[in-house]
Amino acid sequence: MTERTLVLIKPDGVARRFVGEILGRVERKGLSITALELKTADEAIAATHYAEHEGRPFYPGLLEFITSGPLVAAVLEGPRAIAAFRQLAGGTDPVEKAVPGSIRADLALDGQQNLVHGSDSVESAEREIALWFPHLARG
Ligand code: RTP
Ligand code: MG
Repeated sequence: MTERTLVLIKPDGVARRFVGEILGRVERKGLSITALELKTADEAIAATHYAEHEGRPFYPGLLEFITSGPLVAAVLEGPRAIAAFRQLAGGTDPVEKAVPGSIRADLALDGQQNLVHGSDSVESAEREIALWFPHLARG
């Protein structure tokens, strides 16, 4: 069944000029890019995007990081797109969790500046797509 997922190439990924590298991996995997935009997140969109982490010790630093410069927001589509992109990304910690061959394991070291975000469920994906691309919201 085809699925949609919301992906961010975080500000570290844009600053390190990995947009092409990361989108290349997405395309080689076979996922379709159905929306793509370079933008700088303001506090409001960042806080809503990461609302589930409010109250955690890393939350203020996470908002500061995500709003620190331009990022790329994208909607990807394909069979099992949510899990497929999470597999491409690798686990949250690029050293302890991400497996070699994944974006985070291959290209990142830091547990916060880990290059990409991908929705973790159908519900998150629909919420995040509505947030970043309101014209693509469903239901
Ligand atoms: P994401 O939401 O960005 O796709 O990453 P994720 O699902 O792999 O990880 P999640 O637990 O949702 O955490 C969101 C982002 O917060 C930063 N983080 N820092 N202990 C820490 O310092 C810490 N833990 C998480 C990372 O940027 C992580 O991707
Ligand atoms: Mg997450």
